Amino acid sequence: MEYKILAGEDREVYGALEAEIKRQQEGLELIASENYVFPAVQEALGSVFTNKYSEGTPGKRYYAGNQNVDAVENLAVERAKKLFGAEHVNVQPLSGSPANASVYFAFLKPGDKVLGLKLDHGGHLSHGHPVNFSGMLYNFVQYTVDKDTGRIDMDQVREIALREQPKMILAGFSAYSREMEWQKFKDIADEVGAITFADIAHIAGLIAGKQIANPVQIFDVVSTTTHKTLRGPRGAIIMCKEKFAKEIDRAVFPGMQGGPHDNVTAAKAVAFAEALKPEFTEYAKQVIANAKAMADELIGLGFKIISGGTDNHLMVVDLTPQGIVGKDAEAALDKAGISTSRSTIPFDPNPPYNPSGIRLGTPAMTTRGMKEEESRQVARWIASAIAAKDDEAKLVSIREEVKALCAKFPIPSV
Ligand code: DSN
Repeated sequence: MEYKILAGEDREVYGALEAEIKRQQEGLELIASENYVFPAVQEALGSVFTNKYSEGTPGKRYYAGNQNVDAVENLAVERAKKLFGAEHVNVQPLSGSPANASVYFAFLKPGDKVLGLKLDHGGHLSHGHPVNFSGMLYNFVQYTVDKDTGRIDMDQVREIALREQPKMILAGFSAYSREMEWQKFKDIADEVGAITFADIAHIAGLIAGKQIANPVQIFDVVSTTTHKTLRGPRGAIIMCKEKFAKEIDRAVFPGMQGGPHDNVTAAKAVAFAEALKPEFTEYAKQVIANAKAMADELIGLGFKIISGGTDNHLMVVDLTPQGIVGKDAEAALDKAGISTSRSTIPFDPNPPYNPSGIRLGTPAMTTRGMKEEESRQVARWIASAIAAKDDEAKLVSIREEVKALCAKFPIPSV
């Protein structure tokens, strides 16, 4: 993309943008929730759709002049339905947490009981953490992974559900590397008469690419962000059974939000069309192959991966054997040009700001075209950088190697 006007009019913002372009081009992005959007998504985001207000739904707006917005919103809805096999889709949620808030708002009253995965076991803040609106407004009871296997313990989920009789069971994560047992969640929910809610924010692209089981036909309601493995704009959608369509739409607007961001809606439509192409299936397959190769190499280098490996795009590494906390590993890797995020590990003895692990993900490097060989090389750089955490010269030399590799795999949208 060209930024000629911005470069001429605002040197300060343009300066930061130039530096960010360089950072993204020259560094390896291993933050599991980040990716590079399709170039057409970036163009749609910068389009004049950003000038419009369009409260309401297609054909039923509270402002004039929405014929073109209606067209793109209808496209986004129809494409999302096809991509995920959904009966009803609302494409207006501004991001993951507002989408989840709308789902709670549609089905629950304050104080109602919900089951969700605990944050330090891979859950998300909006899945009932006490510092988040979800934990403040609703009565979340949290399930965990098993201490030995690192996998969600479905017997424990059932036991808690039978005991607590929740109104909703939420299945979803931001740091869990194994397949979700959607049908088992549904069976447990049916035993206690609970609504089933899946948050597939992290794995939506892998589901769209048909590499991971899809809960949309099984669950009552499913939310996802559109910007992670899916490579769309920052934003979210909610999918549900037709019988819940009215409640969901009303919860999004006027319940939670005002005007949708129509440039983002246009970009969502573009991303869904891209994800319907056969190349996207190849990408999704490669994301997982890369994650498996990286995990395998790391294990060979003495690293401990929670649950012993990965079925998806991410892994959580317990750094206790390396004698380093996540924050320090994140800092050393950043100096080596490798961007990661510190992560809690299950039963973490350390606090969330200074946890015991890091989370790694392969979506962004896969979008650049990197494959298993590069994934293994990256794992070796991670091991070297962590071992050399106080050796500035070594970290700089790894950074140069990283930069040379990145130059061979340019990012698709700048
Ligand atoms: N911040 C996202 C992640 O990194 O997983 C979740 O919202």
